Amino acid sequence: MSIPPKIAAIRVNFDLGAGRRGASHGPNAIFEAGLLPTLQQMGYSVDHVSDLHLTENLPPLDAQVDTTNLKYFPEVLNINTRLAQQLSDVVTQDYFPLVIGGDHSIAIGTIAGLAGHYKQLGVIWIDAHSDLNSPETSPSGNIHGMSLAVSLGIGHPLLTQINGISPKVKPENIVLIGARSLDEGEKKLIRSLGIKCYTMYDIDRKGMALVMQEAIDYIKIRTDGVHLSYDVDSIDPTEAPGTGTTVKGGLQFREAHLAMEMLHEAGIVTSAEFVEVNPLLDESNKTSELALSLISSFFGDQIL
Ligand code: HAR
Ligand code: MN
Ligand code: MN
Ligand code: MN
Repeated sequence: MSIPPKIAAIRVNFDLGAGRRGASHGPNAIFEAGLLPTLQQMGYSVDHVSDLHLTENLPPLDAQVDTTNLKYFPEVLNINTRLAQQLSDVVTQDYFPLVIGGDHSIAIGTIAGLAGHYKQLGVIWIDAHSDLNSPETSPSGNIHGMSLAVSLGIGHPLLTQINGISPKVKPENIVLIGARSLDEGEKKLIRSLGIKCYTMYDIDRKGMALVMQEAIDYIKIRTDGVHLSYDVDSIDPTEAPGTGTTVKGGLQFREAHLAMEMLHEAGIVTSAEFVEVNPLLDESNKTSELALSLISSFFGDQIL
């Protein structure tokens, strides 16, 4: 399962799943940093590039649909329904899907589109957060804090039923890496479902190399495809200031790159998304350039 040289880059210009505006400009910033020439120089062809924007004049939702504590629900539902279809199409056409966000609510659509293609889909979720809230547990109502829960079948039925498959991923096929800001409801869920979770404490104790090796060994024996969902807020705010919900005590520059290098070497990842770059909060493109650098390492760029 090594990465085929044919990549489909899907830009999801969407930020209404987050509490602050700006992540919708993430794809532009990462492309401006040089995504396409970088991948092409590495020998990949990127002949499929598509853009997803919010549809204007969304059809109104049925009046009885309860959207309590689900901000911008119709918009999130619409973009993810269309993203799921695109994902499924490019997988059918044998592309390696590279999704560029956008806020993390778009993982709902990405994973929904993948779910039809893998019986045992694995998900490596690198994030300061776990995004395992439901409308009942979310402190914010921001759907980017609920996307992994939705993929587990927990949340609003219109979201969990995108693509007609629920759950899209099983708890034992998920690995969380980099967690350091978990809400009470999320902690309960991680414990009760037994989700493998490497917090920053574990990374400090074991070191990133061992954590990644364990994560890779764990996920590769039980899955037939692995999706990498990379939230840039996993990285320490000193390196990645341009994101909406920074949390101190994150991954260092090299730890973040080592994770990508080891995933490339393992050759197990079959799709990837990079999310939550917010150029409106960035400091002279530091975070978008970091995202590009991580993407390059993920696709096999080596120091020597
Ligand atoms: N857990 C908080 C909430 O649900 C904040 C999580 C949102 N931040 C993210 N997701 N970027 O990873 O509102
Ligand atoms: Mn195409
Ligand atoms: Mn996230
Ligand atoms: Mn996050």
